[in-house]
Amino acid sequence: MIEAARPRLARSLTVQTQTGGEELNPDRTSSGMFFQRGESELLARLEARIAHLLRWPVENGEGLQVLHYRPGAEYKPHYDYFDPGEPGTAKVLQRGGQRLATLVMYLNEPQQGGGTTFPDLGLEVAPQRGNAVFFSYDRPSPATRTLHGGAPVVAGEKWVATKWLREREFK
Ligand code: PD2
Ligand code: ZN
Repeated sequence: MIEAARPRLARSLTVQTQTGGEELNPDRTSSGMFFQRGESELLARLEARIAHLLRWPVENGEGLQVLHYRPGAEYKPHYDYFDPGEPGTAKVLQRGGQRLATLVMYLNEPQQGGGTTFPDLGLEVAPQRGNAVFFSYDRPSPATRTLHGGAPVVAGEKWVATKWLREREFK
């Protein structure tokens, strides 16, 4: 998956909630790319396995996102749901509704740093190849306590794949 993603990486963008467009964000210094759902046999197999494990329809999943962090790169704490109070959110929700859950899968192990942090919980998940962290949020609210971030990579590099799960079919 890393080798399939590598030639397609670009500096990560985040949804600009004011407009529904995308923008460069200094809080997010990774590079990333999205696969289309079912784009290769490997991805289709992985997606079927994720759907089975999480009991979530494969059609409700976004295409997998791969992120690459070099030393110093990080993803500051954020929520993965779309803020209902922001004007751009209506447009983003047209494609499958809200995000309801996140699966971050670790594709390698950085030498130092790069944990996934949950500041409200005092929890940091260590990036270990073959492991993943799953969390869900039943409403787009900080009350879900799903604030999370990617701590700076100190040494080595970090590769993850993220699957976001939506309310409805993501087309
Ligand atoms: O790479 C991570 O640990 C991370 C942290 C926070 C990934 C995401 N969020 C994400 O892909 O949303
Ligand atoms: Zn996130």
